[in-house]
Amino acid sequence: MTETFSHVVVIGLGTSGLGAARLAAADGAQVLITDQRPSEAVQETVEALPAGTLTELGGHPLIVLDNADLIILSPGVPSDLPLILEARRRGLPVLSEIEFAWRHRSQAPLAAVTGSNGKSTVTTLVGLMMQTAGMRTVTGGNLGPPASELVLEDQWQSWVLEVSSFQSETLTELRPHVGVFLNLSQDHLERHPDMARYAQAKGRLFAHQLPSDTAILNADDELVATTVTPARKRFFSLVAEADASLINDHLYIDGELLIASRELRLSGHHNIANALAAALTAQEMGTSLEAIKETLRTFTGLPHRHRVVHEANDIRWIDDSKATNVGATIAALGGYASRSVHLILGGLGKGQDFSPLAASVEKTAAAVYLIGKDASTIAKALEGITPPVDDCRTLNRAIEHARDQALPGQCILLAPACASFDQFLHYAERGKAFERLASEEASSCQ
Ligand code: UMA
Ligand code: ADP
Repeated sequence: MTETFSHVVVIGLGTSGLGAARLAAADGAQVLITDQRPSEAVQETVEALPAGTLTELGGHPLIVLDNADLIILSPGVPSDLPLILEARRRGLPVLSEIEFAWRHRSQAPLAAVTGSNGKSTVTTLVGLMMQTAGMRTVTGGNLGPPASELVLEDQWQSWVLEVSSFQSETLTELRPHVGVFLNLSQDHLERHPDMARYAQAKGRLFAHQLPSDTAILNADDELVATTVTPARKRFFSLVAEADASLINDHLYIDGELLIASRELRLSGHHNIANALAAALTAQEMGTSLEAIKETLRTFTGLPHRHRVVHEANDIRWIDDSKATNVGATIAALGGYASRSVHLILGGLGKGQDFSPLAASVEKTAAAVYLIGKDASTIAKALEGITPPVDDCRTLNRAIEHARDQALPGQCILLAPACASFDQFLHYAERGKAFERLASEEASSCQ
């Protein structure tokens, strides 16, 4: 990093706060980390901090700013926190953790992936494609590990970062050599005041690019396709000819055949868009088409993203617990036949409008089973649809009811369109519970 800071304040003691504290300490700075949680709640993380780190726990008093010359934000910290407003008033630089990390390796080729859905899948795919081509590439950011921890590793030459809207919202200079914008649908309206501000937060990833950089954009999503950036634009599309496109069930890049869509190990039509976006990105990062093709033929996807976890009595159980917003659930329902899906929906709605779900549910669902805190909001949005809507409250009960109703040839799909925190630690725990209960329930009725 060109600029050096001697007194760094990190806000938020989660995984990115810990990474930022380690990196700032490695730079030789005196680090103070502050968290709203009391010390007993963050004891384990405090113990992992570098020796000499100061802590201010149980709140964010303004006094922590007194000696500070840099403030680093964890992504989960809202940017209108009084401490941050005061820091800005005092003219202190405020950087998100990801930008702080990037400043240390800003010359290393960076591909950065954003969008409402598919970020982790595409980030992983691009990383694998580059590694398959023999490049020393690491992946991280929102899917973990945090970018600061990657910088500390140092044994790599290029990186692929997943960037959430929380991370891009405050970017002031981060410049991906290749920026990827997959799609835009409602999400995180608990944090961003409206869709326009959410889109704006995502768009900041492209604002500091140069004409020599590249923006990979989804031509089928109007808001995404018109992203403002000085970078050269390359497009992918499922429905029209573009730099990367799907034509007669085959994936092409610059008119050259990559593979047939049936050769992809990923399931779901949306994953073809992800494959096209990843192929364009990897190509821009210098990967050979051979490595791209090989990776597309072998990658089976990440856990909890539309994966068959059990099959018995000709009924498939599909874990798409990571479908935490309406857009992902609509994508999940994309390829199914009429009345073939027993759909489990619900959890924490994050302020979303659920009404766009109704058409896809009407088309494909045999029945809907609601769980979690925002079940009644979803029930209201689905009023008038033909498939029955059963408020089951818990995942256990939803699975029991779905198992009783499902017929051979149908599937039971967990694609909840909601976050999980009301009933589970996180989406992965919800997915694991689904998988465990699926195999128990399915075997109990054999
Ligand atoms: N905190 C405060 N003050 C506040 C708010 C929070 O002190 O006003 C503290 C909390 O008490 C907690 C800490 O901040 O101790 C948590 O920080 P954080 O929420 O930024 O979480 P991290 O553990 O640092 O994880 C973050 C991302 N989390 C969020 O964006 C909410 C992780 O993404 C990411 O993997 C990690 O950085 C590494 O980059 C998770 C996520 O859910 C998976 N992301 C959202 C998503 O994908 O939809 C955006
Ligand atoms: P993210 O990191 O953006 O959350 P993931 O790859 O983890 O993305 O996938 C999250 C959810 O979105 C999963 O339910 C997955 O099936 C779905 N999904 C993946 N790619 C897309 C896409 N291109 N469009 C819509 N939904 C998608």
